[in-house]
Order: sequence, then C-alpha cells, then structure tokens
Amino acid sequence: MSAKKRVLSAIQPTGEIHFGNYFGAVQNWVKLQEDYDCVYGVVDYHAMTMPFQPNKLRENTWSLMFNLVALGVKPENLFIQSLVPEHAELNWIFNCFCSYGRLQLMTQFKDKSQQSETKSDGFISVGLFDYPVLQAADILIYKADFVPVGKDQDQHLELTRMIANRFNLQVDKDYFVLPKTLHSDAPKIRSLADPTRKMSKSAGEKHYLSVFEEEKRLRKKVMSAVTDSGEMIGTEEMSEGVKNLFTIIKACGHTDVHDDFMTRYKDGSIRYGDFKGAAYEALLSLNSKFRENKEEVMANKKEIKYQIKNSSAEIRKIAQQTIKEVKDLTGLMNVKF
Ligand code: AQP
Repeated sequence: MSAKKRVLSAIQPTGEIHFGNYFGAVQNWVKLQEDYDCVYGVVDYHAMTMPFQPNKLRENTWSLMFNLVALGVKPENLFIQSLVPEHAELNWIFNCFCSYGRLQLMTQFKDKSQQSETKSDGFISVGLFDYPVLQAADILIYKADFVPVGKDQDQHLELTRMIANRFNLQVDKDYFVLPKTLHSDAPKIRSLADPTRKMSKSAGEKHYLSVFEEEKRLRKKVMSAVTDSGEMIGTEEMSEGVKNLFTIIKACGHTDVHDDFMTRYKDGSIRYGDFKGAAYEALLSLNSKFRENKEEVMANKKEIKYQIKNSSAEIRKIAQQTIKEVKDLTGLMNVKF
C-alpha cells in the first residue's frame, strides 16, 4: 500500500469544463499529483440526477476524460464511476447512516431542484435529493485524506464527515478517515456576467467561460465582464465583479500584473478597460495552452481510453476491499472476491 496520503475528487460529465471548475478544483488536482496518491473520478451516476440524455451520457463521459487529460490530469489517476459500481452499493448503506432531516438542509438540492422542476415538467428525482450521500460514498470508499473541491462543496463535505462519524460510532471502530476539504486560492469563481452568482453552466452560456473557449468568444465575454461604475475605486470596498477579475488574474499565475493593477486600484488610476484586457490576456495564455494540448490528446484518443479502462479496474480494487470490510463491520453477507 502506498505511504502517500490519498486525495480524491470528482467532476460530473455534464458538458464543458469552465474556469470555475479549473481554478476551484482541477488546477489543484494537477498540482497534487506530484506528492499524493490521487484518485479522480468522472461521476456519471451523478450526471443522471438532473434531466439528461441517455444517448449523450457516454459521449460526455469520454469527452470530459479527454478534456481532463488535456488539462494535465494523468490518465492512470482517472476512473469512471459506473465502472466501479461499489459506489452505488456504499451509497445504499450510507443512506441508512444519514438522516432525512439533515439531507433536507442541503442548499445545492434547493437550487438544483428548482432548475430540474423547470427543465422537466415538475420532475425532481430522488437521486438529486440523495446525491450528497452518493458523494460521501465516492470519497469514503477510497478512505481519502483530502478532497480538493470548490467552496460550493463545503456543505457536502461536512455531511460526508458526519456520515463517516456516525458509521464509526455505530460499528464502534475508527474505520473511516474523516476527510479534510482542500481549497485552492480561488475556491469560488463568479460569473462574469452576474458576479452575484458562481460561474456555472446551468445558469446559461454567458455565465461561464469554457477552458477551451474559442478566442474571440473568450475576449467578448471577458471584455463585457460586469465591474462597477467606478465610484468605489480607491476605497476599501471592492465590488464582487472587480474582486473576481483580480482572483482570476492571480489564479492564471500573472501575479505581477495582478499587483500592478491592485496598486492602480488603490491609487485611483485603474481603467477597467485595461484591467479587463489584462484578465483576457491572462486567461488566453492558459486557454491557448489547453487548446494545443487538446489536439495532442485527441490524436491519442484510443490509447487514452484503453488506459482509463485499465485505471478504472485498478482503482476498483480499492473500492471492492472497502465494501468487503464495510459488509463485515455491518453484518451484511460477504463472499470471497
Ligand atoms: N464557480 C466555481 N468556482 C470554484 N469552483 C467551482 N466548482 C464548480 N463551480 C465552481 C468546482 O468544480 C468541481 C466540479 O464540479 P461539478 O462536478 O459540480 O461540475 P459542474 O457540474 O460542471 O459545475 P457547474 O457548472 O457549477 O454545474 P452546475 O451549473 O450544474 O452547478 C467541484 O469541485 C466544484 O466545487
């Protein structure tokens, strides 16, 4: 067994990867691969919790895999959730360790159930309600020490620790590790069009920037970012829109540019047109690199698919061992694997 601490995180195959996903989570995933035993999932069971198209799900799953590899995630660290059905088995067991009342408090369910209701004739799936329990299973099945995610996942991570704790108490053993949340320096990237909300796909096209965004569209979206009317410049206050652009420039690694504009903000000489231009340049430097990587990845699609099928099978062995132990601890029937 590896002596390294384990990191687990996951992303849903629901479309493109945006810069919120990247700065909040995936950028960290890539960095952590150096020093940790990393397990990263494309969680297709989760993608079924909102209205979805069965004939698109597999395609979306592979497309997300290729995109993650283009961003620097190593294929050997990746797995596809539905190739590890033990997640669903542990989900059921955890349903019995999580109270209905606690699950009702999840704010993401409140937001997403409204979206689901609008999109599909008032239909809200039990899966959407139960999603955080499946997420707890995703994490705990690998006994992860750290979970790099964006700020929107804090409540779900708290629930995960609560489930682990309850399980440990009931079986009278410190069996599950209580995982720690890892935030990047940019745990909440906001929509450029409406900085009161987070950058997200479900809010609509203008509310997110794809990491592979076509250059012209990237420019248009960044140059039309909402800032403020200018009367806050030089004061202690900073509008969410301006703060967001500073965060983005820094997250792109353009620290000098960030510091220079911060000085200009403080002394009142900043011009938002130039500032947005700098944010665009910073994003473009990453975006161009990603688009280049993507071409290379797409030329090796077949090999990457093969690698990920193998890595899913390897990673599954960890999950199978956990399920075996959980069944022993809870009195469920076990057969030898
Ligand atoms: N705006 C964000 N800022 C920082 N981190 C973010 N994450 C998501 N949005 C932001 C983090 O990205 C990881 C993957 O999240 P997900 O699987 O929920 O991805 P998604 O469905 O593609 O995210 P969206 O676009 O935000 O979906 P909707 O609109 O459906 O809610 C997680 O670690 C998350 O914290």
